[in-house]
Amino acid sequence: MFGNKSTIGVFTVAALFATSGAIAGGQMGQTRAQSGMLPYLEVADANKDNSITEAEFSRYLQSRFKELDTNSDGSVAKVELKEEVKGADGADQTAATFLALNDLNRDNKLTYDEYVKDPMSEFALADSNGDRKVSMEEAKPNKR
Ligand SMILES: [Ca+2]
Ligand SMILES: [Ca+2]
Ligand SMILES: [Ca+2]
Repeated sequence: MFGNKSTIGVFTVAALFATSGAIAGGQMGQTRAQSGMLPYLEVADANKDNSITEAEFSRYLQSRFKELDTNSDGSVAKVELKEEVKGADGADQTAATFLALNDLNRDNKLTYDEYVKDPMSEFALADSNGDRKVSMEEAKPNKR
């Protein structure tokens, strides 16, 4: 069920989404170990109740997308992704892989819909009791 694509997707998503260069640069191994929804739980849980609702998650993704879209043209190009992960090991490759995995229509940039598709399916997978919230317990990567 979780093939190679999914593993790479989670890894690059963690590196690119979680907070910033702090995670992308220098803590790659740790980020990989903590994949799943845990990186999001720290940053997207707006009311700090140790769970993320769909609404919180989507608000968080919207603000991240705006940050990534540095020229505010409504899409995130490879150069904008590279800017986000620069300084990290294999930054170029990370940006290229992330783009390749998420750029569904292959126009070399990510629209908001393309950008959120992967994390939103992660969210749905992690929400094992189907209450449209991901709790701390559900976010742990090894629960499956
Ligand atoms: Ca842009
Ligand atoms: Ca695209
Ligand atoms: Ca849940």
